[in-house]
Amino acid sequence: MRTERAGGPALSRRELFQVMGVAGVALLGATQGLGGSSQTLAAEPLPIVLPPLPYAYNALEPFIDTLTMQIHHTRHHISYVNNLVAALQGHSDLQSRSLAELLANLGDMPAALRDILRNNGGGHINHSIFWATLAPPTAGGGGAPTGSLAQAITAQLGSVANVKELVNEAGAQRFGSGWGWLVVDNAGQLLVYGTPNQDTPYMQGHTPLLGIDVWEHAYYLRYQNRRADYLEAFWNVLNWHAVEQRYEAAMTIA
Ligand code: MN3
Repeated sequence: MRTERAGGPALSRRELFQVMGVAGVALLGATQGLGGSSQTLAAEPLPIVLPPLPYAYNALEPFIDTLTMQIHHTRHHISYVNNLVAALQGHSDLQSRSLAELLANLGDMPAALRDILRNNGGGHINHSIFWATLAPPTAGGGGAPTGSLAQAITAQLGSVANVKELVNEAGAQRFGSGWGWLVVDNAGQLLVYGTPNQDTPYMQGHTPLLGIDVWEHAYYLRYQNRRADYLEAFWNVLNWHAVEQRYEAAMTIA
């Protein structure tokens, strides 16, 4: 079992954040009409790799259990990565564009690739954000946002407590599998909503700030049918600092 974040060819937490930041740049450029959706925007090559977790598999206990983290990361997430690698073989034009940009322009993708990109590309980008915005309570998990994100939440959504309630509601009301999200749109407006399956806010031109995975694979071993309990527990391991970094990066670009 992997308990160290060091080693291996995959991205560090910092590098992963930088990649996501670049993805945000590409997305905002496309949706603000700076380049047009058909133009390849300045973006790093798409890193289709399983990112190492920035904490041990047991680090989020008791809120998210060790076996769930292991299976979720090494079996579920990696399958999205492997499917995406296979799908993009022979599509060097797409490999050079950011995943966020591809997902924001699904309608322009080859028809045979659209569902694969939507499901596995969305799965890869959603989970990469999920891991990077979690932390054990002893290392930044829980608490409350500060700085510009805290100000924006108060001004636009009332309070952090209200954000939690809205995100939990989005997650609880999602029938079947999906996600609950806090996102920022191109106008800098914070929004909360849910998406089905692996649909990602990038598909709507929004930058996801935090997401709760409400697929049963994310919580069933510990919580069984009690999704609401999992939603409540999630906030104990949400790394608001990482969420703030995502918000500040998105707003700097906007
Ligand atoms: Mn999942």
